[in-house]
Amino acid sequence: MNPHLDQATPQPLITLYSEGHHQHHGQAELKDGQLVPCFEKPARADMILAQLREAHLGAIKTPEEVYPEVQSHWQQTLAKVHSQDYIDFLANAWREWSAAGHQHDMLPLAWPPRRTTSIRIPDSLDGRLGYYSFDAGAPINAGTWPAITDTVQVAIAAAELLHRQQSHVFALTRPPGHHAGRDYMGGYCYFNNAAVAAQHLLDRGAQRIALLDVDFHHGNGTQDIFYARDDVLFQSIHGDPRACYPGFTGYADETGEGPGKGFNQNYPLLPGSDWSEWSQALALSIIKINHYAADALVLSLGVDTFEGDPISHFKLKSEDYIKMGQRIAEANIPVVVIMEGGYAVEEIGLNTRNLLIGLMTPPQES
Ligand code: SP5
Ligand code: ZN
Repeated sequence: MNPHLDQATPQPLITLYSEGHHQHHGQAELKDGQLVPCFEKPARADMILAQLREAHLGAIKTPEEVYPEVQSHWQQTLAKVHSQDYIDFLANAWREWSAAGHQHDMLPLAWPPRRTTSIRIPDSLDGRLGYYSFDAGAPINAGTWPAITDTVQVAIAAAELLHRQQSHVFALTRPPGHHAGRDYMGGYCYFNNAAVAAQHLLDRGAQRIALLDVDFHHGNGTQDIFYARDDVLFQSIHGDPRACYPGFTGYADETGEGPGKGFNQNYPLLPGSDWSEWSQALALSIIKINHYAADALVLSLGVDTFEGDPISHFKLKSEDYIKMGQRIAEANIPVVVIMEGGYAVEEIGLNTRNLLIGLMTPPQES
């Protein structure tokens, strides 16, 4: 029996947040062949924070406030998800770039093609920048390293709070993470915050973690990280890769490999899908999650499924996020929410707030 379902009163929510994200602000990205201002910008997190405060959704805390040891432990957890050479590359990238006299954002220039006889890690900075990227959508500036290391601590502290019996925690992470793989960045993502949160929960003794990704885009990085593992069940609902970014993965027949066979499910939906289609995929994923009997759920939350999103193609309405939260709450598992995408900046706060309200107040069981 789920004690939450008996109560009309909302369960408490704690939000983890750190100011460091402001230091990461890319200048430009490619859209339809043109350089345009980055859609992924500091105002996104500011708008969400403002809505949480207005709605009095619960305490907002820094990682150090709830988990002082995070400052000495985060690098260990990070190194279980990302390769050390990739972490070192990101740690030093801007210093090397600026030492070469550059002031503009770093953007990759060359990627290894398929079927190359051998792929080596180049010595040159431009070479490494391409080697560790899968697109030109993750610019690096002076504040990127402080921002991504701050936000990974937000994710770890949120997972720690969940481990300490908090039933709902919101990690207001920025930049997002679900496109980042073990040794690559792209799609506005550098470190995979959701994967790191899942890893922390496993390190704290969880046996099985469900990771549900509801961002409009396929969580290719998260899928990649856990593809051969059975301790993280990955579920992703996203725009059909035949039409939508990133497009190389996200098909329904990608179900895991080796020990991970059967522990990866993709639910690609056609552009234009609305709540009626979207909620059917959610219902299927929740059946999988229930069957898996996960100890905790990591929710990769992108609200770029919103009808007004400038780069995405689903048709969810602001009210639909309340229903989304309620349906997820019915799975009756502790949930740590990790923020991913959402680029309709005016509505990003309301949509996120609605999801969290739904999560805390599931409908009465009848
Ligand atoms: C975390 C996240 O949401 N990352 C998304 C990265 C998307 N980057 C490229 C999107 C390209 C969209 N192109 C739209 C073309 C419309 N005709
Ligand atoms: Zn997205």
